[in-house]
This record gives sequence, structure tokens and C-alpha cells, in this order.
Amino acid sequence: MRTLDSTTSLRIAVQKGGRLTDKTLSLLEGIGLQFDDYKRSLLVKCRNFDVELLLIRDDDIPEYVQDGVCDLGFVGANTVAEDEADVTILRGLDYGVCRLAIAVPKNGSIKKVEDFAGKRIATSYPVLTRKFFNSKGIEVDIVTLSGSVEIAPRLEIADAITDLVSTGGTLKANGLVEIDKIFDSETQLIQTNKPLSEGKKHLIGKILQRIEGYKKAAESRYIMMNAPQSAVVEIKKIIPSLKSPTVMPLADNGMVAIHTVIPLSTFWDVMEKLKEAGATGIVMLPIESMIV
Ligand code: PRT
Ligand code: ZN
Repeated sequence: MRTLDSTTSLRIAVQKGGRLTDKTLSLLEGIGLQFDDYKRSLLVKCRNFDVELLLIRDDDIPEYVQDGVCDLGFVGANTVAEDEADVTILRGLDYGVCRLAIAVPKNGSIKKVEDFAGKRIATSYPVLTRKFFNSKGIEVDIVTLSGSVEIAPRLEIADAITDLVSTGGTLKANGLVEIDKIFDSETQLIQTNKPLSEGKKHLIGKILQRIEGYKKAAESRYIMMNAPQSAVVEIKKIIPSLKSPTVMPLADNGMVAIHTVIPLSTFWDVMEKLKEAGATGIVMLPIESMIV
């Protein structure tokens, strides 16, 4: 039994081998946590932090975190919500993005949610599906399947399905069309509601701060350019930088080098305006991490 004063490491649940595994591990590596080969073992010690990873099936993660077997977990919001787990959601992470959608056979009689009364719906998400139809006041018959839900209408096990969708390719390949959305999902970092030692709380704070910096860095670019000194006022107006840009005089008379950080989403827009304002030799670099 782990106790409040447990001297064991902060234990983090990660999906063992699935869609979330690589992105979660590269996020952890990106914030400076180093692990030995995680493919060989279920419990992997971190080399440079008092952290260990427990690699398990994603379906087990909410419960392991709820019960305090793991202090943190990285898992899809869909799984957390379906399990109705008693955990704290620390933050969303923009990978594993998908939606739980309702789909029906392409040329069938069901066209809208109201047509569902008395119909059979196959799903691996009975809780979320039930809640959705209850909220609409529509009685449906739910057939719970653990996988391959998309073939249920063809097998005549069900009239419709609810399933996770990302590109929509699977629905299309199975002659199904999406008619409504039940739930938007992304990966979440969840924390146990069991008491944690001060040491663990401190470590969690540090991990969260690093994730924040890592995400900010991924969405930002470092840009450098040369420009005439006379253009600096105009350029400063164009750059939506975090702080005032660094402006350094160059050997060429009247020319300066300008360095700053900009959100990636504004890059092309900013770049074109900078060029118009007289900037030359504009260089963009990725940023590994940043603390703001
Ligand atoms: O073995 P384990 O139980 O750990 O893994 P799993 O097979 O249950 O889950 P896995 O690895 O497939 O998915 C893990 C998590 O990834 C899910 O819980 C979601 O949070 C997230 N995710 C994101 C997805 C998808 N996108 C997704 N497209 N999970 C599943 N799918 C499936 C969907 O069920 C359907 O079969 O992909 C198909 C649809 O994809 P498209 O692109 O054709 O629309
Ligand atoms: Zn699973």
C-alpha cells in the first residue's frame, strides 16, 4: 500500500502500445525526462528524476490514477469521461485528437438524431452514448462492443454506431456517414485525487511548468532579420513578440539585426509584412523549450 509519505517515485501511467504512446513519450523526453528502453519493461525508471512510468492499456489508466496506484496519467479525454473517473484533469494536450460521433448507413432511414427512437446503437462508449441520448430525451437500445464497431450495421447487430473518428476514413470505408457529434476528445494529463506527499506535489508542479514551456516553444519560432535602422519602428509594430525584440547594430552603416520570438501561426503573415517594411535575410529557427 502506498502512503502519503511514500518514498516511492512519482508514478505516471502511459499507454503501453497504442496511438498515444509515442507522442506521450516524446513529450516526456522533450521536458527533459530520460528513460531507458521502455519497450522491454512495464515499469520504467526515469534516469534523472524521481519518476517512474507504468506502461499499461489505456482503458486501465483512469482507474489506476483514481485508485492512487499511479499519481499521474496520460490518456484520452474519451476514456476518462467514459469511465467517469474521480480524478483531476490537469490539462489537455493537443494530440490524440478525435471525436466520438454518431454514424449511420449511408442510404438508410436514419437521417437525424430524432430518428433514433427505439433503434439499436453499437458502441464501445455506452456511458457517453447513453448520456447523449438521455439529454435529448430519446430512448435507444445500446449494444456494447469492445471493438470493430463499424461493421455492426452490416452484420445487422445494430442500426447505427457511435465511435471515435479522426480522419473519417474508417466510416467511409464501411459505408457509414456521420450525423452528429457526442464528444470532442484530446489527450489529457490527469492526477489522482488521493493525497500526495509534498515532494510529489512539487515534482508535478515542475512537470506542468515544463509542459507549458515545451508547448509554447512548439507553437513559437525564433526569427532573425536584417533591416535599415529607419525601419525599426515599423517592424516593431508588425512583430507580435513576447517582449521587445533585440535590436543590434551591424557593421554596415545604418543597418541592424533584429531577433525575436513570434507565434508560428502568424509566421507567414508577419514574414510578408516584414519584407515589405524593408527586412532582408529573414531566418526562422525552431525553439526547443522556453520559460516565459
Ligand atoms: O491496447 P489499448 O487498449 O491500450 O489501446 P486501444 O486500441 O484501446 O486504443 P488506441 O491506441 O487505438 O487509441 C488510444 C486513444 O487514441 C483513444 O482512446 C483516443 O483518445 C485516441 N484516438 C485518436 C483514437 C483515434 N484518434 C482513432 N481514430 N482512437 C481510436 N481511433 C480509431 C477509431 O476507433 C476508429 O476505429 O480509429 C478509427 C477511426 O479513425 P479514422 O481516422 O478512420 O476516422
Ligand atoms: Zn484501449
